[in-house]
Amino acid sequence: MKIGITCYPTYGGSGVVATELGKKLSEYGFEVHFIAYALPYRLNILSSNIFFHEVDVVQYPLFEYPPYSLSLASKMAEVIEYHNLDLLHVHYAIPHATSAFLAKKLIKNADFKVITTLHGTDITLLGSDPSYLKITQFSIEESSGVTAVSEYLKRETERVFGIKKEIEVIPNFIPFNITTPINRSQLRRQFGNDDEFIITHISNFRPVKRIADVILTAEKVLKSHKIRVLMVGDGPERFRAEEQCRRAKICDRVLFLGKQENITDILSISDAVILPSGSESFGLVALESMAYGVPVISTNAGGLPEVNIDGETGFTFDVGDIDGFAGAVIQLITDRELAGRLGKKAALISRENFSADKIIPQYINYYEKIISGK
Ligand code: GMT
Repeated sequence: MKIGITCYPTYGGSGVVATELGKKLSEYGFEVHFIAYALPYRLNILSSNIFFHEVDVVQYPLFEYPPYSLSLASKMAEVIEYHNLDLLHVHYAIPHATSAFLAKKLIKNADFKVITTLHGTDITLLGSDPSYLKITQFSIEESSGVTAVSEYLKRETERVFGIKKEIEVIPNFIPFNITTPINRSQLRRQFGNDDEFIITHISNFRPVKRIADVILTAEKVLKSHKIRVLMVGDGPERFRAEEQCRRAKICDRVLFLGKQENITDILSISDAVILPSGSESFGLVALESMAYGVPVISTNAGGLPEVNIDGETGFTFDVGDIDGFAGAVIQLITDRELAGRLGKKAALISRENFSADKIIPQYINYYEKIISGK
């Protein structure tokens, strides 16, 4: 089978999932063609059946906003035709599902199959905005197949768009091999003494991630316990959060590391991960942490409880429940046996339910189902 994949190539869970999926599909022997405006940052392997096609967005003085969706549609049509693709799998509906619809019209092959995977904010934030609602609804309906990364996202899509089309839930998978750095102890000591608990937050620092709640939690815990907080990522809320730390005089305890490529090393030295998101379709970071046996303290928003199981792999609380988050951190610090038990279960559940070996065949079966039209 020859498969085209379109995704956002820079940072972001949807791009990571799409790229790792493509890499795995190539290992299964499929020919994979990535179509995007830049090389997906995780596409770092050489393989005779992985190809990258860059979308060239032409600038012109008339264009205040260059029409990327059109350039993408043209490139998709070109790759579908000249490489005889069997299927185009787009990740994140906006604008990829719309460009794919246009590409299908351009090649004049009504039978060509397009699969759209919904990732979250394409539905919950952007898709439901009046400026995108109708076109997103239309493009989802016009896709030959639609998948969502959680049961929650499937329900939300049906609710927001009134979509009747069958949506297949295929959850995200652990997007890396689990390895422990050889210098783990040394690495850990750079960030905290042996008796210091390391709590990590990883996100794109957008308002939906509620990073102010991480700082409020740290402030509360620091009143009685010595902890280090690693803030990994960057985005619009970073400056305000740094200000918050300066005001609370906890800058020496909360380190803003910025964007990092090596997430696995960071997870391997973390004692807990905190995700106070106001909305989250899945929470790939929660799964990544669990894979490393790190208990997760998160909200119960959206699809998070489908990944982080309260009392088994970590704890979940209502959005904004700072007392709950801080209490959970203290519980993990003071009851190391509990922390160990949660970590072990987190690792087990992540591997049993979300390993690539379990999830990739679900995509392959779905491709076959859509292509055969059954
Ligand atoms: O808007 C974002 O948070 C980024 C977006 C993305 O494209 O990576 O994240 C969404 O997709 C991830 C991968 O499926 C999910 O793990 C995230 O939960 C989801 N983000 C939200 O729902 C806020």
